[in-house]
Amino acid sequence: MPGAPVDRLLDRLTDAVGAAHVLTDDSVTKGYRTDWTGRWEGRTAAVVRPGSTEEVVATVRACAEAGVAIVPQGGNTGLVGGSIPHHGEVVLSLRRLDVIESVDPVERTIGAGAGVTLASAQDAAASVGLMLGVDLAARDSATLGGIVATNAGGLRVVRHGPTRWQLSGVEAVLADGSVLRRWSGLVKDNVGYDLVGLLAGSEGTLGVVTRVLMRLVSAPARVHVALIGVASLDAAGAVLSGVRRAGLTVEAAEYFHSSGLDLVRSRLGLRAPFPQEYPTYLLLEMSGGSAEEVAEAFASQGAQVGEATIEPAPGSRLWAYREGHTESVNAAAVALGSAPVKLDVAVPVRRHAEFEAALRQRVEAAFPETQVVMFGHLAEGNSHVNLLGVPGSQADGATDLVLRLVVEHGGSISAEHGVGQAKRPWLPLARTPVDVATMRAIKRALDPAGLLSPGVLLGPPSAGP
Ligand code: 2HG
Ligand code: ZN
Repeated sequence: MPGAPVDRLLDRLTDAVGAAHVLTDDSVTKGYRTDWTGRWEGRTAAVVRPGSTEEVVATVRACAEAGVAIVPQGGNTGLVGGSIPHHGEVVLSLRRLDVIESVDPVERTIGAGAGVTLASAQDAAASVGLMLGVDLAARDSATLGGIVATNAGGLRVVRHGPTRWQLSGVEAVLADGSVLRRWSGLVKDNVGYDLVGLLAGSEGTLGVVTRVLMRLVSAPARVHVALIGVASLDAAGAVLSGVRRAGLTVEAAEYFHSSGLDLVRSRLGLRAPFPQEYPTYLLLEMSGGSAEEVAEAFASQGAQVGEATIEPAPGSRLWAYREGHTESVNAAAVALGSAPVKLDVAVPVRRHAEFEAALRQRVEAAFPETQVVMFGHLAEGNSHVNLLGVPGSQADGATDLVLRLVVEHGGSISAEHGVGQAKRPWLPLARTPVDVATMRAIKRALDPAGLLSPGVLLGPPSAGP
């Protein structure tokens, strides 16, 4: 954008939110323009930090009048480039909307600004003896608005489903500056289209989420965390089934392999969990049983369980092996010279092991220098595929190989991280032309000028089907 119009826009934005909250200095905006892995860096005329819904409205209107697109951003912990200003969009940071408005133990809801971190919301829920049904490793930075806009998955999906299932109401500023609000908090509220569900997972393309009303769930009792060494992903699946058959409630079911464990141990300086190394590790969080009952459930699995260690919740020592993966994988990849290629995918549970084996084989054949680290959420067949040592020029080729393999296995090219910028070219692999056309019609109806996150999910109208 040439000088005078930028200056006019910056003046309007300053009127909207105050000079202190319009950031233009490149060194200050860098943290908002760059994604967590360092794979994407965008450019922007300004990062705007509104402090209220009204200020979001004023910001959206100013950008709409100037014809400048917007990328809404929460904690910037996403992994698909969905909140990065790839094409010079204004970054609309929602972090200052950080007020927890209500924690209601009767209606079992929490109402909060989009910028409240997941960890703060979890603390607030715990203060009334309840719990949020959503949890993920980035909880200290990820915001409620961000997890809603991306329909984040995480560690509790096995028990409570994705974020969309936990969303009871929402407030969002639409592209024309109007404010859409559904806030009844009623489970039974069956009047018209599910606009709340539609905004969840819309990745900033249909509206700017400013406030959210989330359900609260009962905190489980008698919770134990176990780390189990097993011979394979299939064996991990068998142990998970056995635990369910034994009547324990599974609160989390995570897995990783020895390749990932090695990276985590050297990065975080952790001891080996067992004297013997196993190809695969299963981390289970279970409720409703004593440590003895958990041990019995494992014993009844016979040879499937190599070794197991059981701790009462929170079991942080055991969780560290799993939660250290993202950071450790990233550091290892950067040491090899480039950010990892990160692909979050899901396949039917019964084909999970076969999928991972095929993936290793094909990546090894096509990209022999590449190290494959996979880990993820066992109960949903959700693999986080991390490819290390892929030169930037080959990243698209490697992505294409993995995503086609996913589709061959009847899977989804995005399990929980969304499409963002990263997977947009592969959308036709995952959705039919009618499906994409329907999504485009919704986008056109709500944002005809393409003001909101134009590079995300569908891309501009000219970008394919
Ligand atoms: C997790 O499950 C996150 O820890 C991040 O979804 C996955 O780093 C990744 O690939
Ligand atoms: Zn995950």
